[in-house]
Amino acid sequence: MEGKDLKAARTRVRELRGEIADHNYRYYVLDDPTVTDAAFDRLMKELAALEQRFPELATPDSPTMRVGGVVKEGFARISHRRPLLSLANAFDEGEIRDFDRRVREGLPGEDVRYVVEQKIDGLAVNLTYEDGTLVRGATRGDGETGEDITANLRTVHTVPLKLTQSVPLLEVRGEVYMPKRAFSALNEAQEEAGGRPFANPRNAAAGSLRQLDPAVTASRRLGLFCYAVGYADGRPSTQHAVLEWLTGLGFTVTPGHRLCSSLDEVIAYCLEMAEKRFDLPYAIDGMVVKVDGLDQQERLAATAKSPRWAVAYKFPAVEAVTRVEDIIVRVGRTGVLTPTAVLEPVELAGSTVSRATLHNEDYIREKDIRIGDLVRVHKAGEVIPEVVEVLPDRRRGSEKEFAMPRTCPDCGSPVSRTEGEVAVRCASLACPARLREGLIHFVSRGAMDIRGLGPAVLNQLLEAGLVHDVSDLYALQKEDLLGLERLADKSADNLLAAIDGSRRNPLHRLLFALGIRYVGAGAARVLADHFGSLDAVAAASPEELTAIPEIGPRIAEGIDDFFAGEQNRAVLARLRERGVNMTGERTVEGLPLAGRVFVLTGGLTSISRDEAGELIAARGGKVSSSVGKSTSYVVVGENAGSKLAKAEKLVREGAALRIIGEEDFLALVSGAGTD
Ligand code: 0OX
Repeated sequence: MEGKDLKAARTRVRELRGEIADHNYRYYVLDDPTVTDAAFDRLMKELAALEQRFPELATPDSPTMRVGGVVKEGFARISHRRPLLSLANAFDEGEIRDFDRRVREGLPGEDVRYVVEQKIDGLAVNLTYEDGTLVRGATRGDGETGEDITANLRTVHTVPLKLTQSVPLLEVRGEVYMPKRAFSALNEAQEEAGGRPFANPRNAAAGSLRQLDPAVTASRRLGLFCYAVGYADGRPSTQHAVLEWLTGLGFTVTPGHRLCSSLDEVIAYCLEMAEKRFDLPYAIDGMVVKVDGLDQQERLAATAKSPRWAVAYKFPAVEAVTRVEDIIVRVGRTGVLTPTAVLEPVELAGSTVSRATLHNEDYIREKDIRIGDLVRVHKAGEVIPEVVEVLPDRRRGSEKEFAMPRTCPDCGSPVSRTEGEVAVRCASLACPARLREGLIHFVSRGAMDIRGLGPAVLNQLLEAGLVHDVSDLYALQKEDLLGLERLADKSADNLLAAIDGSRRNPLHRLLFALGIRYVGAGAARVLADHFGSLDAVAAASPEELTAIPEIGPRIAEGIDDFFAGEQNRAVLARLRERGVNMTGERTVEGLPLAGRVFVLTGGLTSISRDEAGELIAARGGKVSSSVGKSTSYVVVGENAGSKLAKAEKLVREGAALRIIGEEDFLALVSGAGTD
């Protein structure tokens, strides 16, 4: 019996690792994720649970090993076996030609080819593998010695923990970076939490990697692109073959590298990428041109600082000068007031920019930004436009200094600034701007996930006075919705069904949705797993909270403040009264597919497997990877294989399972099908 379970678990573990690797590739390399963060987390959790149940299936290279370990005192220093050199820069075509001339002088009469790579704007690291296993990772430091950040690097999803082949000793160099979309999300969260945003993805990557607590690094989405071998026993003889070799070992190398046989080709590619770089999902600040032959590289050698065989072509800065027409203030869901510059529209990196974030009042004061000023704006990591500096020489005397309002621009309540924070907050929990943003967060995908309740409908509900806090969503009646603009009968039904469905959400979703300060999706999961019910979280003392490794004093304080608030307690009481689940497990009782176990086999044509899984889970069912006695339905897609054969055999033996096609499955989950 045990043997059979183990076999099924082994298959599922293999499947899960494959799926997780695919999703990572889609997220980091293609910038085209096909699953939500929550769905990804579910796969990781399922894998972790299986590995816990069957420890023999846990391997050092499993993605579950990428979790934060212990909190460290500081980083140990590490001497690099070979120094990590820096690159000389070329700022225009002429300087690339100068570089080529010097190379050819050093290699008279030889055939020279170049590899041109993207220059990733991240943090250089050095990884050491012994017998194919990652043993050490260090920052570049001063090139000779860096800091030991092994525990943190292990959490980076595209760092192979084990190579596909065992090489006795290998040192690999690469760049750790933060994808643009992860950078935007992180900065938004930082600002909402009253912290300082990162200036660009490179700083965000560096800040995330140099965390003393690897759990923090693990919570950030970082990737690694490799571009060089520092040391290897036996390696290919050209740079382009090195990149291929590294790819074969399981590394993700700098994308879009090109082998060029003429300098004109090199220059054309550099200029082409200067235009195309904005379309990439990560920031690059130039192109690196390298002599392809490694023996040629050795003969050219290095100056004291940088190799003679490589040069970094740096893109011209993406900056523009424009005027600040006004400074406006927006109130976010946690009540933070964020000042934004309204700009005279200007072309910047391929788009028209008319707003720039000013982050907070300290930022405005430090840069002395006034209304009417001419300012230099740039795109931080080519994502959010930001004011870099004021051009004070161009002042006309009519510029106006900006002062943060003393009252909330939306509700007029007094605003305050907590000591040690840069954020100014509206104190009123009843602030309409806070309420609106809070509702948007409450219904969002990662939170209660109420589909069909977008900002337009929420605005109408607020204006009609139908919703005063999140608990009112659960008291809405069909008549209320039919009174809203552009909401047809069918949409009203769907919306009410979606709201009703969210009542059964597991606790972690509710905990995140409530918008408790510093409680992000990750902390919410930890709290839900640890305490099991909202009441237990509310009753926990700060000491009990901080005894959990992932919960720090700030989160504990956020939780304490939240549950101390009378208004919040009243909202929670109403949520409970109105049937919202407040325990760890999602309640499936009463759902149409509760207790049903599905096995999907073969390719589905109209929806993805993930979507099918979500449909089943939303209706209380479960998905299993293997056909067995507990299976209720086997959904057969195209080219179904052994699972179908097994199901047919069980049916012949009298099992109660049903074999259905895609169409019947869709009818079943839409409620039209029968058991
Ligand atoms: C990058 C990058 C940096 C290393 C020492 C001489 C050549 N940031 O993407 N450095 C190098 O190579 C250097 N390649 C890169 N792609």
